[in-house]
Amino acid sequence: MTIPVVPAVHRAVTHGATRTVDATTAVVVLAPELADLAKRFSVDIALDAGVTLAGVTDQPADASITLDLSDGQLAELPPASGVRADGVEVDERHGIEITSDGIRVWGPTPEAVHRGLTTLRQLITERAVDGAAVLDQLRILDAPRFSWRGLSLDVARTFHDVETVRRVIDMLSLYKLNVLHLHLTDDQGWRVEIPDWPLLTEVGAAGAIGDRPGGFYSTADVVSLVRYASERFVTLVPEVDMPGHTSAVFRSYPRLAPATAEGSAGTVGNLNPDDATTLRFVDDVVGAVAAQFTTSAYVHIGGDEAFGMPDEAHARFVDRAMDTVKRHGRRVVGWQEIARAGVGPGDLVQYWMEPTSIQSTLDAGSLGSMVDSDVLASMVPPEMLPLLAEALGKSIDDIPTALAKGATILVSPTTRLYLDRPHAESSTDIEQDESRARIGLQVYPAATLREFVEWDPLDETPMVDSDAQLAGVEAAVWCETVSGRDDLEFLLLPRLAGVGEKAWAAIGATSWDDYADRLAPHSTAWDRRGWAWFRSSLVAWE
Ligand code: TNX
Repeated sequence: MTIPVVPAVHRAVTHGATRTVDATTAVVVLAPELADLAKRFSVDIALDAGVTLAGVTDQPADASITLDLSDGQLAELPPASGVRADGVEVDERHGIEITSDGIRVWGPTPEAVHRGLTTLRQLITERAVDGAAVLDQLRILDAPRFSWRGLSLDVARTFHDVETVRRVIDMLSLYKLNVLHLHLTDDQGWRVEIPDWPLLTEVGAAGAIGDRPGGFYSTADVVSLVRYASERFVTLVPEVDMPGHTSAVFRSYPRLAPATAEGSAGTVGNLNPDDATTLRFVDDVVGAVAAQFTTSAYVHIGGDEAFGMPDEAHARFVDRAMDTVKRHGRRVVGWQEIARAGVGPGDLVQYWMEPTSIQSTLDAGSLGSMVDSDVLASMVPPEMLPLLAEALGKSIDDIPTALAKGATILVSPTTRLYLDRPHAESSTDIEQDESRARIGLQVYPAATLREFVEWDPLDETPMVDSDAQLAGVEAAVWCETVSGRDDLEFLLLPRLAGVGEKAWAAIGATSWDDYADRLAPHSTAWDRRGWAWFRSSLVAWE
């Protein structure tokens, strides 16, 4: 029997009878810490499934959904691998029991109970008809494979407003993802307030790609987003991309730009590791984001694609930025290029460039084998091509180097986890089929939903043979081709569900046919929520 839950649950036993959930069903909390998440569950069920429950109470009642803090029956479930973005060891193992007496959801922590309620939410949504759901009686025991289950969202190339980010957090929570990494800065825009450097938001936040509107998150916006996320057990991790991808900094403070480019519009170049003002800037920026993103144990320093920067200078910059992060009491995460600096145990290196695609590119002697050459020529100026080829060549050693230095790998390879790949298969919706090709970065070969699900983090990461070497799994959605909320959601759904599957479900748990069956009923909740999504022809949507 298919349990229509994504990600796949660890263990499920069905009992052959049914149990109804409807307006007479109360949610009983046996521990006061569970009251808030019980209320949110009730709101979510109404939104996803149109089922209004009888309310939340601390008085035991028959035929209710009873929530409890307990570790009963959970001991034999495997512990999660990897690291938590909030730096706190939280046990997410949980149980769900649906019997003729009622429903019980339990786990040792509120977060564990929340994960169990997320499963129950999906079960109820699949069966909901006219405000009631008839559920199969069953027992589920479940636990995550990895502790870090994330999405990196590019808010620099397109500024996504607070409401859009909230919707993304809702999607993450539905698929048991627990990290939203915000790529807050890039050449096209700076999106976070830094009190000592006001021009970053006065000048650097104006505009985005093309004629898209700019914008930034005020400190109050960040506070509200951090809170919204943490109520849904998602940690917001800030990224400040340095020393490359910093044109918005140079537009705001030409003083920080490389001498050759100072003052010129659209400056390219990198931050200077040997300049005292630049180091003060880095210190102020890291301090300000650490102060705002209170739930994150990490600050992401970027480190990628510092084109044209000598290796020693890049390594020196990264070393200094890492020291700064640690001085502010946070841990370091950075794109894989930081492996070339002094990373060590406790540092996270985010793997994004696969050796296979790099190697085939280098073998062909050009970038044309990985990407369509005309498309590439339209996106990368010809004088940049040798720099790009050189950067690709160096990246082959990054992951082995990071492992040799004792760092931990966060898995984000472009072919499996870059959600800004165009959709390859057709849509079952005629209108969508016409518009779909525009969205997603055309330099990547298009990919099917199936390709995003049929893989394993261990096979895709060089030199890694155990989950213990990995922090977890993080997808990325870059927004060069995303003009607004609908485009973003169209790339996120249904792919994001597959990210949850890879990050949460046990190794080997996914077969495509089973996955497609489990996923099909989920479109009901997406439609009810008004989330835009890609109607892949590979799934028999309900
Ligand atoms: C590479 S991934 C980048 C981004 C682009 C992305 C497009 C990474 C660390 N850098 O700047 O937006 O490719 O997919």
